[in-house]
Amino acid sequence: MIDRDVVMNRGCDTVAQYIEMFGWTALHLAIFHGRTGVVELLIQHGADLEARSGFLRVFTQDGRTALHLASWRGQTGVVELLIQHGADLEARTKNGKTPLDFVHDQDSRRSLKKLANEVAVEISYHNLMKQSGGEKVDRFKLCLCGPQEAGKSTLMESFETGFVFAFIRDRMTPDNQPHEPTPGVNVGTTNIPGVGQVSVWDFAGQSEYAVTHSMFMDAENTIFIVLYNIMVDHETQTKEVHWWLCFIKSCNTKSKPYVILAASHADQTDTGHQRASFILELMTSEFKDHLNISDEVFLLDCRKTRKTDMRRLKDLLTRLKSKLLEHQRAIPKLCATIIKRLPKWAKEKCSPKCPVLRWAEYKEAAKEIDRFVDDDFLKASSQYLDHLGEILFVPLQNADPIIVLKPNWLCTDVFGKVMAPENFPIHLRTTRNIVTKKEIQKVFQDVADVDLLITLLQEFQLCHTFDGQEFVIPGLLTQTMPPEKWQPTANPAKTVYFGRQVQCADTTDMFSSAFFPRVQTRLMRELKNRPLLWRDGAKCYDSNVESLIKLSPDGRAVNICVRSKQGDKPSCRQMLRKIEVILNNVLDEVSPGTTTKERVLSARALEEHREEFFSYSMDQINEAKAEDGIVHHDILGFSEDVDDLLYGGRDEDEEGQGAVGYTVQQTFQETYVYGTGNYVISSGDHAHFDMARIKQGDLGQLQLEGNGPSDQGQPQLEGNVPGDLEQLQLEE
Ligand SMILES: Nc1nc2c(ncn2[C@@H]2O[C@H](COP(=O)(O)OP(=O)(O)OP(=O)(O)O)[C@@H](O)[C@H]2O)c(=O)[nH]1
Ligand SMILES: [Mg+2]
Repeated sequence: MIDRDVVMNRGCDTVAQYIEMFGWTALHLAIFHGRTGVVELLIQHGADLEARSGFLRVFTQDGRTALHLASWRGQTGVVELLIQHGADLEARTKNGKTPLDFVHDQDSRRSLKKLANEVAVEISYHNLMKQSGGEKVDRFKLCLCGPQEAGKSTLMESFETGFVFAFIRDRMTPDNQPHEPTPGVNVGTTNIPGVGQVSVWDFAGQSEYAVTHSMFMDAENTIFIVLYNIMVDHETQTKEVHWWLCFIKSCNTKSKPYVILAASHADQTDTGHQRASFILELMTSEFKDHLNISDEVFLLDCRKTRKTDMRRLKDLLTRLKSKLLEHQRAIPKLCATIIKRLPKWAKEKCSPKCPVLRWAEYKEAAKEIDRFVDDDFLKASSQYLDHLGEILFVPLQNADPIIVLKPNWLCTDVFGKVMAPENFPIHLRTTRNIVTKKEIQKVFQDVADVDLLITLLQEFQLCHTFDGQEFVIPGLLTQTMPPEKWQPTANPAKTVYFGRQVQCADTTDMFSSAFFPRVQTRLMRELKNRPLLWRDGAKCYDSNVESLIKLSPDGRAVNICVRSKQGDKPSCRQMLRKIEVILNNVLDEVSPGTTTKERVLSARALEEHREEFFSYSMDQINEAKAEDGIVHHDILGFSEDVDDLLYGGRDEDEEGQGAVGYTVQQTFQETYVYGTGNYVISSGDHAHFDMARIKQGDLGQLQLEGNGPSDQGQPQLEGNVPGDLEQLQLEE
């Protein structure tokens, strides 16, 4: 099938060289024509996943990897395959585009990112195991969640109490113990008699602290107990339990985490069991696809260790633990040894109020374990320990990483203090909700290195500063956005409006508490001008554009509206895109388990400054696009031009610029203008593209044949007379 002369005439020894000479590897070629079987074989035979394209410059002028090409072609299967084999999701073209920039469907973007993360952790894990061997650690994580004053900390104390002390405790402890709210998260390793070693995470129920919870709620080897007070009225109870289950779901992307629902204050009710079963049934039916909720009903007096339900709960924990440990993998040896040394290091190498090590100190400590440990190996091991929740590995942009040896300290003593309403009361946050460095110093006066704390607060995106002296902590904002901050412009006739909505897709979805404050931190960091911020909104400015980012009153949708008094549509589009990217990145970081739907805002309703936001579904938009381009809103009672909604209207001379596509295939058709050398692409088995006007050379017929074992799926070149070859053709 190969005309050797064609290959040789080009000075190549092999077909592969021939194809590569033109800048596309065989892999690019197979992907372009959707030959998944061939792609698989090429990968198996060691094809270079990161090779850049070059030849077909009108197509790929910016040097794309196989993953860029597959994403652009919308070949989800191939994209997944490449990612599973470790293709780099962060690879950038010369124009700075990553493969995900070619995927406009948010759900696909997020699931691909998730897959890439999982693959990265896997690869790192296997490399570490190869380098250092493994060790079994019999530990699991127990997260105690639920509304404030439910009895979580009390339950934990009862869990820890051994049989003899339990007898005394159950009799001696006074009935009315004062409530001491947990600030942040109380983390510790403890022994639960009958269950064993557990790493316990006792989360504060007070809503102020929830902003930082999502960083620590992923379900690697975790059992969640959601505790609620049976004496609270039914409606509140249901709402609170539902909220916590949504929260757990929003923070987790792994297969369904184990959850136990338990009610407290058994001592104060005779009919509680019935109500507890009802709530369990209700929640199980709603969350059955997302969480593994135990079907046992628990009604506890959290203060008493020796009651039947407490014993049953411990039995269940023991059973779930052995299920978890069945699948638990060995920990890389260096990591396992570091875990054992952490308490000692915190005691001996850190100041008492600040269990943090700078990289050099940490490396020095690690050398006590392995004299020859190198930076890369130690970093990978530390990242893995961070993934397990044992330490916090904080990479800094222009400096070496910082290691927090006790996540508990950061959660409780730092985040807890920052978020505690009494530490930064509103009257202290003088103007524009700003906290001064002096005020921060005062709150943390017992910690010597306040600058280090501030670095950590910034790294965890809890605050931002424009001058190093004044800090905005979005999680502390209290004021909602006053309506007068978004009013019609002085020139309504010329003003162009459009926008998007990102909405929680399902009743089991919510944006985790960290989501909006972190979006606000990112807006401060990433936009040119300082935005105005409120608890439920932000207003941003850039050149001719203003944008409003507003949470819906129920917190289940974010609306992004852009407008320009000068009618500057391209800048509006750019701004919208920028904000969408921020929103999506933050969702991936702090709410990876939340499924969302994108909707398009009614431009006319925005223009009329209606109190509420009105929107269209993507299906409505796509249907209208396929027909006459007009979409009707049932509630608003009017119709709108889809182009107005998507782009603020298209101008003749703007054709092709900044168009927004919603599926990869549409992007392919809409976004690219192929310069002067346009060619025809027809889909289907015998797809070909006419290269008559491409100047780079006369490639001839290039044919990809079957992928049977005999030809190993190697691309084959069909012989042709060099010089008059204009068709590149692929066949199965
Ligand atoms: N009668 C009775 N009191 C309980 C029970 N469980 C907890 N309490 C009391 O309820 C109050 C709150 O208990 P905590 O354990 O501090 O509650 P928490 O869920 O940790 O609260 P946060 O840390 O604020 O989220 C304390 O005064 C406890 O003594 C129970 O089952 N019965
Ligand atoms: Mg507590």
